[in-house]
Amino acid sequence: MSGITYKSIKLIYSMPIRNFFLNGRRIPYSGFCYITAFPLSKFPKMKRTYRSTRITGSKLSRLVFPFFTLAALLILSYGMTACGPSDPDDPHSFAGAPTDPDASPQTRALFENLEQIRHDHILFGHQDALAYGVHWIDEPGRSDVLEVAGSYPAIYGWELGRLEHGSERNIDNVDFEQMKGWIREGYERGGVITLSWHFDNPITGGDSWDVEGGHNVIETILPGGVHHDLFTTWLDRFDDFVRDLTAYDGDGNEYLIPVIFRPWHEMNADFFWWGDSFSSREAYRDLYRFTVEYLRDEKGLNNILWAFSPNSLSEFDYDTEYWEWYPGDKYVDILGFDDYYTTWGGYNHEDGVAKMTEYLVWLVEQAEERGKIPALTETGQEQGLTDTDWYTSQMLAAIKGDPVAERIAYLLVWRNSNEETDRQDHFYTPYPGHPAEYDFIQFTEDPLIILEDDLPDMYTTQP
Ligand code: BMA
Repeated sequence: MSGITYKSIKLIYSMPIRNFFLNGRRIPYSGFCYITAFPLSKFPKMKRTYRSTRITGSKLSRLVFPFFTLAALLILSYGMTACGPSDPDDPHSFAGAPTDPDASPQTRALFENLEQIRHDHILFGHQDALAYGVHWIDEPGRSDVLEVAGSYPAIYGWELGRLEHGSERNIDNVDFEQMKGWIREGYERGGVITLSWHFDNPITGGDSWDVEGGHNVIETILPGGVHHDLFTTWLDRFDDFVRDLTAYDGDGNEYLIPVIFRPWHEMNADFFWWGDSFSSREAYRDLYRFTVEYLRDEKGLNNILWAFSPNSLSEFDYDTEYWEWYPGDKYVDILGFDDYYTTWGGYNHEDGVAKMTEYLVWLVEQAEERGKIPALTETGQEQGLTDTDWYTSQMLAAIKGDPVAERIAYLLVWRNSNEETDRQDHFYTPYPGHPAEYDFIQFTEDPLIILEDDLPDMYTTQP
């Protein structure tokens, strides 16, 4: 069994095998490939990993154990040729590992650890957590999550809107140099970083929500488009920004902090200029792919996990349409969606919590089929947490509605806008004194949910 650990083999007992993971890399199947009667009782750790898979043993399986074990090992040692080798030209053939074959060791470890931890826990994230809260701005060490729940969040979301112009401050008035400091700080404590970007409209100069600039804005920034050169300067600024996010390993070598980058989000809606009504889905896919190829392949940024996140699955026929925007498995590491309304009465569902469970189950199943990491990339209760038990009776209830839904790797709630200088009632975690405080503590104390204090080392590959 050398080189093969319990983590590196995924198998479903007496079922057709769809995905093998061999040393972190998915070996996709073609046709039907069986390993039957594998006695999982001999591999207790494997059993733990598959706690939600129905596994039963039989007398027969014990009798035929040596034969089938040998067969299984033979298949593995032949590099899964019996199941069909991975094809580099097939956009659906790379999975179970970061899409970037040259991902840095820390980035690869982040992918693997998210993949592993999601079987037991969900990381809780908060946007702009260290920059400001409802009642404070830029005060070192502060975070509304910390002050209510006793730990910083496990995931830190940061927004790059206005970076495209070389501005000093982002769309929400956060200083970019300070943001870099907060990113390094969160990372040093063991947290996970994710970046979003509300790009301004390249035609009108208006913001992301400026859809007046006409249709086909995406086409203007693709190669050959009139604003393509402008667009590459935006991506160059991203490259500069990310290259400043460095840390040092034990030997004193400087390396880039891994980040989950989630560009071009909520594209199925109509409120951003890259949204559904304004360009073709094909153009959208090209845009996402170009963004990856430019930053990963041309600029050589090997510290990025790529996240894909349409808006609420309540808004479209997701089972088919989700994939119409999807750029392909070669471009996406984290499969997600954003959802602010489904749980608490939006979209006229009879039971919004049950709907959310259904969506999370779908997401997890899709991600597992492709060897991707499922995540609820943005969520929260709008209008200032008016449902004071939203965290437990809606969000957690939806997650716990099905053991499959529990296998999302993380969820991130949006920012706690400062009530004096920014928007009012635009916050997604309680602050000290808010009536949802107790409920939020209950939520974060659930063994499923983890904050930064409970994170394992996310940046070292586990043996
Ligand atoms: C939106 C709102 C805006 C903000 C933007 C980028 O959802 O929070 O106020 O400017 O995200 O952070």
